[in-house]
Amino acid sequence: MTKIIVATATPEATRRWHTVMQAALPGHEVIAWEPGQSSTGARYAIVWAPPRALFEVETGLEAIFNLGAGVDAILALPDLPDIPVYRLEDAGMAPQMAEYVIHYLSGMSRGFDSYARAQAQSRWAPLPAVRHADWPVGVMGLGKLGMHVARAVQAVGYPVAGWARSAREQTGFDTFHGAEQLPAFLARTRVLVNLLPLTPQTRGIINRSLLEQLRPDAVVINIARGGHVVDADLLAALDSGRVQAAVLDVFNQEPLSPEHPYWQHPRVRITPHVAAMTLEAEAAEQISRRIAQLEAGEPASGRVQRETGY
Ligand code: NDP
Ligand code: OXD
Repeated sequence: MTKIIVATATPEATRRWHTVMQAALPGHEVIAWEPGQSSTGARYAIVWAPPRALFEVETGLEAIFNLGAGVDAILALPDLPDIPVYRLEDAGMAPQMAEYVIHYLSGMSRGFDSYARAQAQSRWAPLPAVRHADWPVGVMGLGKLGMHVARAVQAVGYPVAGWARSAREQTGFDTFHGAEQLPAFLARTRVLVNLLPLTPQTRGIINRSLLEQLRPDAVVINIARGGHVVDADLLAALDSGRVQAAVLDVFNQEPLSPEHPYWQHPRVRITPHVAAMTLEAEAAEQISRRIAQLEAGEPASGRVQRETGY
């Protein structure tokens, strides 16, 4: 019976995931991490923001499963052992991302905020018809989440393009890749959706230079990581009107401090890192399937490339 340890940021979350994973892995012994415990001999760890002590104690681990899609935090752990790390791939997050983007995109392009204000004043105030062509969307990152978002936005009728590290073919929309094609991608983009992983190459990518290359009345929707944004540059672009609005789900520091200027900025919409949440059943199914594959000596998908950081 293989031993599997679950360790997250809080004892409550660890207990919850322990219950979920034990139900999904009936043939294995799933153990909840407790501070101060000695080695359990676990072969696999299922983690989200685990305590450092986990890797000091559990020295027999053969693979780590991250309970999220982004791996920037786990890869930054100083004591992370040199063993395979697997991340969630979609696992029900892609439709949530698409819903989030379409909600804010259509809200802005169709003026739904304005109708809410008009209703509060019992005012009948139709706005001019919207041409989707005036709202070209650009998705940075065409992975599991970005590709789904791009296709969903295209299905609603907005012109879409995507930007990734490597070239894409037959996507049904314009794609750009690499640093040399970033300017052309930005020049046709009014609504920038960020779904890049946070790596040394992408940290701070949403900065003054990038914002200046977007089309006028730009909108920034950041649903990837706060570290992608240079906050001072985004605030300056919002203050000047160069960027007409920012929809921010993720921040350089989370929770966002109550004093942060984003909270009260009239051009900013904030959500608390909920654009796509990990779904228990889907995550448990994906992780248990991968454990079964590894136990059978087969490869499992979702393995993170340490050299690229995603
Ligand atoms: P993937 O790893 O599947 O996709 C990453 C994409 O980014 C790929 O298309 C990749 O290009 C591209 N990319 C990576 N580095 C570069 C670079 N230097 N230049 C250009 N393109 C680059 O990730 P997911 O789609 O699964 O997730 C994306 C991110 O979303 C996660 O890393 C996480 O930070 C965030 N996230 C946020 C959540 C939230 O609630 N706010 C929830 C879940 C995830 P290529 O295809 O060529 O390799
Ligand atoms: C994730 C996240 O990466 O929740 O899955 O941000």
